[in-house]
Amino acid sequence: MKYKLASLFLASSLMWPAVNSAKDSLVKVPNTPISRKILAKLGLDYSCMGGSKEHLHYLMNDEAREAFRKHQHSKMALFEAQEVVAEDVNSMFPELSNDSDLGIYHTYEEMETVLKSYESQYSDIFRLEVGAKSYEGRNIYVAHLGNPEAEKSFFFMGSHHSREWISVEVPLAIIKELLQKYERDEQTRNLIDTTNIVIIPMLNPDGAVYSREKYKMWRKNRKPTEDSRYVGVDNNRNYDYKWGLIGASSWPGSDTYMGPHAESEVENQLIVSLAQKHNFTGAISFHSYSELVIWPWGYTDKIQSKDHATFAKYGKEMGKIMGYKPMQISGLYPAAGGFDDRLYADFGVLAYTFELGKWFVPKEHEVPEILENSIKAVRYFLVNARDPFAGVSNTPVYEAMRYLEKIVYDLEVKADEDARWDSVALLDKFEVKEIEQAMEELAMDSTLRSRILQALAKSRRYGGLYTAQ
Ligand code: 0X9
Ligand code: ZN
Repeated sequence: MKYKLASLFLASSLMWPAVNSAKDSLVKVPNTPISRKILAKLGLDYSCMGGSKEHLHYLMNDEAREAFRKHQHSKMALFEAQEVVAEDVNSMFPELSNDSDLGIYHTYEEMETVLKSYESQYSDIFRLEVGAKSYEGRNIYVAHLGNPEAEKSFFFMGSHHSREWISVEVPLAIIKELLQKYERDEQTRNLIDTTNIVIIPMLNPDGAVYSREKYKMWRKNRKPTEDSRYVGVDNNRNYDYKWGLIGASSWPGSDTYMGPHAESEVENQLIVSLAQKHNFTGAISFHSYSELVIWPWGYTDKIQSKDHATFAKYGKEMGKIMGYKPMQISGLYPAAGGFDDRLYADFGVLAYTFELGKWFVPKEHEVPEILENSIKAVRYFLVNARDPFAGVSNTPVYEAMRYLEKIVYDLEVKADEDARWDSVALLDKFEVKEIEQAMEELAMDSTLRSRILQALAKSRRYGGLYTAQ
């Protein structure tokens, strides 16, 4: 049932006790900077539920009610336009008779059994490694398929986020598909013989088990935060690239808690060590939900990446296969410290995130199509994106784009004025035309563009090459 929330709240807000036990509902608001600002001000996470360019979902739980109760004024603007999408999020998870049978979904133990059986059945082309031990002592499995000597490496993974159960099923389905088709399908055999494929189906097993057995909406890992009563870090806010800059929380109770320091978590350390070891060409991190194929940058919506055209080329094709919308991550909302930004920025990986399905745990009857399409998209990726940056030549404009990316960050973040202008001076070696073209190709925000051009006018004091308009 969908209805405006305003009347519901006006009717019931007077009766809310400080703590109550109403159901946790899923609420939809317009995705605008202003609603993001209000939600952030209220301390509510808008960057971890579903969304689109037009709408954001967030969770109306006791904490949110309490925040709204305390800030009567801020809530009104938001109320006008918000809708309850589901009254009780718990009703959107499968009814389970017991925790050891999740229907079509794998438990941690079932996943373990399947992976071990592949190890004995396909020992020539499959190897199972315990990449790391989780905080609660579970194995974080890394599956290696194909040819470890191959020049090309690809990486697929699931379950940064515990409640996103479908994100485990897709990597498992990819493994099964590639192994089972190896003998009878030529394309698969070629791929396996010429590619080193690394797959982590469940990066965060502690959280995954907790979501399946204790609290379905659990998102983070399960490591307690020192000197606090809270548990868990959001693994997709913990990576060491623009860590904590935006869309992440420093409060350990938050669902988007970024952790005590960058890459403090064993899960994140494992991913980075694999990236260091394998020289991945491409990667896909599976999440749910929203039916999106997204790519860097996540940390800013003020620019595109210098490789946006390349990301868009493969992203659009995979979007078509999935029936999903392709876009830059920050088109949804900027959030820093994510997997894709880190792999792209520091290892040059063509790294995507897929937001699978319409809910964290899609209905059983929806799962086969999601798996089938994902397998097709992964095949497309493995076959076509083997040398994705081949067409990109290191022209002065491309190089200027690289500098501009750094400058945008310095201008936005550095408090020290001198350091900011020093950073802009890096552009002195480029022609003005090249800089302007680079800004155009980065689709740079216009305010930022004029700030940089003005700063440049100052820094070009020797030759007077450029005068700001
Ligand atoms: O916010 C996230 O971590 C992902 N969405 S989710 O609803 N599954 O939590 C999107 C991650 C996109 N990548 C970056 N923000 N870098
Ligand atoms: Zn996620």
